[in-house]
Amino acid sequence: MNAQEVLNALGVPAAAVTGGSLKVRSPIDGAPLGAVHEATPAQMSEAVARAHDAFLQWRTVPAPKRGELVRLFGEELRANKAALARLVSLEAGKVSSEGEGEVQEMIDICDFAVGQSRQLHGLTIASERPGHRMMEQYLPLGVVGIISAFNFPVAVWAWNAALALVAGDSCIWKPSEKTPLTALATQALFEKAVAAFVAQGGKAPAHLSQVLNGRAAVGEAMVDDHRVALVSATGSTRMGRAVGPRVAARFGRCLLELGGNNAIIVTPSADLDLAVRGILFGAYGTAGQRCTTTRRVIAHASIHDELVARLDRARAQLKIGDPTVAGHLIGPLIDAAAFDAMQQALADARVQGGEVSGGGRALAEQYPDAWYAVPALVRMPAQTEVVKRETFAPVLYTLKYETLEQAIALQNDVPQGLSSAIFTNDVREAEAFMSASGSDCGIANVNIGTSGAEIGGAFGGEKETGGGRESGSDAWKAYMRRTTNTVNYSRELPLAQGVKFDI
Ligand code: UN1
Repeated sequence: MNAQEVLNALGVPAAAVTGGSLKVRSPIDGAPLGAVHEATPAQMSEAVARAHDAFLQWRTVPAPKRGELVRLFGEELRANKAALARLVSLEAGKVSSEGEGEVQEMIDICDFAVGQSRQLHGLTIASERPGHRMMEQYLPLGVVGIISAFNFPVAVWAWNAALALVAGDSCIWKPSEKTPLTALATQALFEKAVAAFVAQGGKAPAHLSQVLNGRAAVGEAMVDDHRVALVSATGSTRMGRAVGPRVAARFGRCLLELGGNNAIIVTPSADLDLAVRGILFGAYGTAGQRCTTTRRVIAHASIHDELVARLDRARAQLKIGDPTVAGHLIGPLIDAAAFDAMQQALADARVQGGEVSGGGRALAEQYPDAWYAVPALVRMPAQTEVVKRETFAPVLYTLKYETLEQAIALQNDVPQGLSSAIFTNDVREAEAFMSASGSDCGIANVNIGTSGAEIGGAFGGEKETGGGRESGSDAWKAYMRRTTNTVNYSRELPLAQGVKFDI
């Protein structure tokens, strides 16, 4: 099926993807996929007003009923998994199994959110005063603005939207300008779920979730609007630096999921077969375009050369090509700018003493308007400037260490703090890596790579990664406001801390 057929099958009207000013091209071959209409900042403001009205109604619907809507949305995703996954591949260039994995991640978070809708628990707390009771409640927060990136064009929105909807919030989505079609398709499936919910007697206000396509100005209008209670933004650290202070200036809430520069430490006791497989997927899966991509290997001197030689051999065998064709593991980069950034990083690495394998353009004759890259492996003499910056491409830097303390110090000595991993069969090393003096990242894994997290855990990281946590565990709390309630059921009015104020 071509993009038009897939869009039809998913319920996106042709008028929504033709005649607009936002031109969409497939990174697979550069072919035009559509021309989407861009919203204006004024339209964003109107959308926020509608979302706020929707919130005022939705917050009164019991949470388990809100969960029922998300359950129905998960059913739509199940029924349309193949079509939506194909659109992800066509628009974002992901290989088919990763496109399917992305939709599966949406289904998983829907299931999680449905369960959570019956568990939006607060605490009861012992009061120091007689005849008093304390408790806390989690209540709906408001309008949630979601800014998503091209590399997970639909799953990361779903992490946010599924939890926000069960929390009693309404959502506005500003997708990446590189992937508006998957957003429109997801919205169409959501509308189907709303219709099914209403058909079975559910009360869902209009405009519970809206998608507004456009460039930075549309996102900025959302970020600056005081009626948007939470802005959840996924993307580059540069974008986060622009969004964070603007939301803070109006005392809004922000959830930032920004850049990563993720390392895998490989120790002398590691199972090298496992390590090679984990590193290959981490570094080169999704053509190196995940925020969790493995960008650094820090290997013990005793095994470094063997490990790196094996990685380099395996790297050279990875099949590059049309991501919708079975057997291809490396699809295209998203655009020419991504390829240029990769080439710049490799040039800088050479100047900084790196020895580069691979890294050039692939399939240029077959696809003159697309940007396939040969995955690169760069043996670095030290953790220089280029290694510390995030290049969103399949570039893996390798470094040597002598002591675990050194390895952990190298792992932590970058501005980003998203994901990390150690391959070891030594329990002391594994525990040290996960301890307070170990990895400083939000994710620290043992004997698996840095990417491909399940939705059940909280996802996010420290330092320039932005500090937000999305997806599983108690990340739902970010989408609600907590109230503390003290109730006096006595006939006295004792003040806390023994304070007296009697006339
Ligand atoms: C991202 O790249 O922004 O852990 C998210 C992973 C995926 C999510 C990545 N589940 O790699």
